[in-house]
Amino acid sequence: MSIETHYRICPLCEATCGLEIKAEGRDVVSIRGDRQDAFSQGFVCPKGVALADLDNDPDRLTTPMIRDDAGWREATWAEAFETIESNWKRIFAEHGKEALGVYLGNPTVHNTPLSMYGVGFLQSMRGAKLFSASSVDQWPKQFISALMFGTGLSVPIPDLDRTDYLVIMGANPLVSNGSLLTAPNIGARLRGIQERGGRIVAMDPRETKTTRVADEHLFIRPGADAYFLFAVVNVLFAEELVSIGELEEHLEGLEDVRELAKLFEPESVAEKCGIGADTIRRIARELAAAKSAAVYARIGTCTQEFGTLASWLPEVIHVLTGNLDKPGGAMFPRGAHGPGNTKGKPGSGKGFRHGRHRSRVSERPEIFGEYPVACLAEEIETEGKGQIRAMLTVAGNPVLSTPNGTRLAAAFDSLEFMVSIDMYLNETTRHANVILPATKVLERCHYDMAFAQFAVRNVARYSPAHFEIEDGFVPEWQIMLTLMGIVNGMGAAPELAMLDGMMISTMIRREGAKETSPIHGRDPAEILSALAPRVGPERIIDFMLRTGPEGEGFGANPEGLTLSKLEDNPHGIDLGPLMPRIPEVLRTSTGKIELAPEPITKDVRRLKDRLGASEEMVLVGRRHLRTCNSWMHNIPAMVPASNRCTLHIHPNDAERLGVKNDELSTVTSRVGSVTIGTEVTEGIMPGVVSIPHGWGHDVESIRMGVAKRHAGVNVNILTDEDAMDAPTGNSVLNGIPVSIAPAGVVAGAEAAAGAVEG
Ligand SMILES: Nc1nc2c(c(=O)[nH]1)N[C@H]1C(S)=C(S)[C@@H](COP(=O)(O)OP(=O)(O)OC[C@H]3O[C@@H](n4cnc5c(=O)[nH]c(N)nc54)[C@H](O)[C@@H]3O)O[C@H]1N2
Ligand SMILES: Nc1nc2c(c(=O)[nH]1)N[C@H]1C(S)=C(S)[C@@H](COP(=O)(O)OP(=O)(O)OC[C@H]3O[C@@H](n4cnc5c(=O)[nH]c(N)nc54)[C@H](O)[C@@H]3O)O[C@H]1N2
Ligand code: SF4
Ligand SMILES: [Mo]
Repeated sequence: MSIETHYRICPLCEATCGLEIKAEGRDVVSIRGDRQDAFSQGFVCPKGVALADLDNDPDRLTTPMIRDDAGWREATWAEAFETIESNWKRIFAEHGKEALGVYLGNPTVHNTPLSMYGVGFLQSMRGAKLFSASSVDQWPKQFISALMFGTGLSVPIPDLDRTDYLVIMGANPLVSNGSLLTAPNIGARLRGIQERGGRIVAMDPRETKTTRVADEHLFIRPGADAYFLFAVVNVLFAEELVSIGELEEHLEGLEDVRELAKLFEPESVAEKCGIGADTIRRIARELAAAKSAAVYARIGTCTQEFGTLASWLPEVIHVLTGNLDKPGGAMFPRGAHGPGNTKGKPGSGKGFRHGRHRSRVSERPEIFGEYPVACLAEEIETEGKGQIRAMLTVAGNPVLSTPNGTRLAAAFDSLEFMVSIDMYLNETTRHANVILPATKVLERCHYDMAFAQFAVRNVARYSPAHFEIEDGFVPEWQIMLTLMGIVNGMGAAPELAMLDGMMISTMIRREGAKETSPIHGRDPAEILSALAPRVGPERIIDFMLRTGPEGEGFGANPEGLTLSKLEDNPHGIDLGPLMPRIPEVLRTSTGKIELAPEPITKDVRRLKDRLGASEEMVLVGRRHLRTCNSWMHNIPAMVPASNRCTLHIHPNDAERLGVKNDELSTVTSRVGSVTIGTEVTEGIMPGVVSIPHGWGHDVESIRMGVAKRHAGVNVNILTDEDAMDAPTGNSVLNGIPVSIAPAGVVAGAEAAAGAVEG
């Protein structure tokens, strides 16, 4: 058989690298970076190279699984869907659709067909309670973006390739490869800043790969970022360094910010941050003086006590220093597939509404139609009308990735019925009654709907499915359509082509209703036939591209983008550097940048009140290059000796607490306790310890042989479901108060480490 070359976007992380995959039939013989890729130009990391290992993992589920009294057994698709239908029918008849909870995990966003049809399913499932990994991740960023700029996807992106000064806070992009910052080969891009004579300041309670390449590393106390940033704003006003430029006419709320910043003089926050007032002043001056500057703040600043404020203040600084929407500052990408901030009337919108309904038990306001996942366990446990009695998890592992995993696991066990869509029988899916297996990466098509909006260049790239789906296997988009049919009373084997047709027809109708759309006023039937013979995900992608800002517009702009055009350009099409988009990008109801929205600023009081509080020891997280949250530990190449779940602790703390390198320590928080191997290191601040998340595979009934042998402990046994960023309900996963004690001498502590109790 001859060797064929396939080009594909790696879906494993937000860097979206182009891969060159050589295969003999279905056998992948090599994977490397695609040097001709329009965006990543050959960059690849060890995870991308292991993509085929993931598709070929012998522990992957290859049929639906049903759990009954005798345990797990393989089932046919028909039986699996019938089981779901009969249980959902009974539960919905008795309790309504509100008895269903849905959790969408992070890989949903990296899986184009699944996410597109997942949205369709949810739209047909009104009443169900939605949760996702967003509320243990980027909610604060999306919340402030929605309030300030009008949509939750209007997140300003540091213009890395042109900036002269970059502050990186709570992110380790040399390991994570960037998040809400799609920038393949970020190392080279950071070096580029320095080669241009620019400067990088990294702020992290730990020493990391990123802090080591930065020109300056400031150790900052976990959770103190908002204090630091407010003090920077204070200095910008006090020293008259504010220079807004052309944005002034598009701005509301400047005076409110000036008043609030008076509360945070550098001297008053220095101790809290662990950073001297002089340094804070200097950074403020450097930010103001730089030709261009950007503050990049990510997971460490989102999943903490003041996630919203620490996500908002970088944007305030961008505005005050004239760096918002400027080359080299923080800019808005323009996704070719037509995201919300390219639709409707440019420069005006409905604004952002949240809190339209509240969760039943803690009365947390809804955001983007979801409740915080930290509320999920109580919604299952608490009896009464509206109680969650059935769950659907889609590409998620919340038992390992959300706070107080012990409580959530017990809550899942109390459900009447649970369905999971996943390729593994793992810590979460083991609680399900039915598992529907996921589609392999190389058997599905891909267009990055999400990350094209967070990219440092405007690009459009499409990957077809390289291999045909195996006989009898149901791809995830058809799983979602089937579930949609089931909830709409169409039985366990609904007519999929009809449901798919309904989805695209709805999209055409909605798009055509927009006055600014290129298909406004056109006959929907004509549009539908122009999309033929495509069906399924490819038809939707083609439709979105053609009606997007670069699109061919079904004849309106014949030179414009279509899916066919991308198919003819397997390395993608570069659409150029980011361009200024204000005021066009704004969708706030005022048509202005809302610099000081009340849902954000009302949290300033809490910030001020907590200034004096101090914890003796706090826990933060960390990531390793060869991980992908909880689910890549079953691939042998991803668990080398360097990738271990251990406790990092500073020598001073280790000595004081009597814990020793390579021995076991017990770490205890309000909600749980774990025993874990210890690594004493100077690379962490005194008073701070670190444990990576995504581990804790020491569970008898999971089917992940390799991961089990490298079990580690679940750090989310320690994180507290009650600890939230107040405005959003995003979980606090960094800065958890803990106590630490020696747990006895064990040679090769890592091997023996395991969770002891919840
Ligand atoms: N303490 C602590 N906790 C954290 C974090 C932290 O920094 N510290 N980080 C948080 C962050 S940023 C995130 S995004 C969340 C992630 O939270 P989750 O998304 O809940 O967890 P993952 O570990 O990504 O689990 C993904 C699941 O999807 C499955 N999967 C992978 N690909 C596919 C696919 O194509 N289809 C289907 N159907 N299934 C698939 C995997 O087998 C796995 O079970 O974790 C959060 N938890
Ligand atoms: N290799 C790998 N890559 C990944 C993932 C993975 O699991 N492994 N997960 C992906 C996902 S879902 C996401 S969301 C991204 C996340 O990508 P990043 O945001 O880059 O996440 P981390 O690498 O965890 O880096 C967070 C840093 O914040 C620091 N930190 C903790 N608390 C604080 C604080 O209060 N203040 C400050 N200033 N710093 C703090 C931590 O020490 C850590 O170094 O990574 C993605 N990429
Ligand atoms: S950096 Fe991310 S996108 Fe690139 S190869 Fe690695 S996992 Fe894939
Ligand atoms: Mo994430």
